[in-house]
Amino acid sequence: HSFTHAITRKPSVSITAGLRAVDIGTPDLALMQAHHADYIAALRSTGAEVIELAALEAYPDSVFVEDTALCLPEGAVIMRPGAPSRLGEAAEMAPHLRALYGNVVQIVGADSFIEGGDILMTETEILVGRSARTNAAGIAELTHRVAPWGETVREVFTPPGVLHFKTDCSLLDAETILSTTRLSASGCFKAYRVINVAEGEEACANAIRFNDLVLMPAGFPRTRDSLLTAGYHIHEIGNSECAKLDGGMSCLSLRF
Ligand code: CIR
Repeated sequence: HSFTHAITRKPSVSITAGLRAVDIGTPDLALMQAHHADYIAALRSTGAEVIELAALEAYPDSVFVEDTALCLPEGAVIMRPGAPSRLGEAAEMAPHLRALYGNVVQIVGADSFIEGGDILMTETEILVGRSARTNAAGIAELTHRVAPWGETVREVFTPPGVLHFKTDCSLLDAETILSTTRLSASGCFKAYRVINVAEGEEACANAIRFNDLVLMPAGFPRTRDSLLTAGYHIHEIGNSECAKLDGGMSCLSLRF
């Protein structure tokens, strides 16, 4: 599967007010902008078109566009983020997806909550982890909306205390998943080849495969070396500032 497009959004000045599970310091906007520019350059280096949306000051977490939508081959699904401060970000993304896709559907149930960070799409199924942001009604509604496109949804486990399902895993190729041990131990990846991140390097499980590259956060040498040995083309991106807000490689783009 190759990607022709990605959508990103510039970090806003209000990023300093972004949500975080634990306060380990305020993100530095200038450094985040530099990391963000490196990220976009890496995506573009694969030949894809990257659409950069303007910053949204009203939404401190809006740089993390992945949570607003799910992009499938047949169409896009606009999410309903479970974080109240992020709910409005989905409506901000909708017109951009309508401009690119013929088919855009929306999660609308008042009780349905689901964020893109809880969704891992493989070539054969859509895995969704229930979390503090994604509930059973949200998963049920997604299942119903994508069924006409022949897509199946499987509900999986998000480790306790972990923000999103995909905080702890990534798809590296059609059959390979990079995962933390605390997640893969749940058995949810039985049908796949699993590469576990090195102990103590849990924070690099959120990576992305984009065309011929795997983008991973810088600073996790043991996992990087095992991925290099496995034959992946690794591109490291600084993630220190997004990490202060529990964000990583997948959060920063919608890819299709
Ligand atoms: C949040 O708590 O919503 C943001 N600070 C981080 C979102 C990260 N998004 C993702 O993992 N897809």
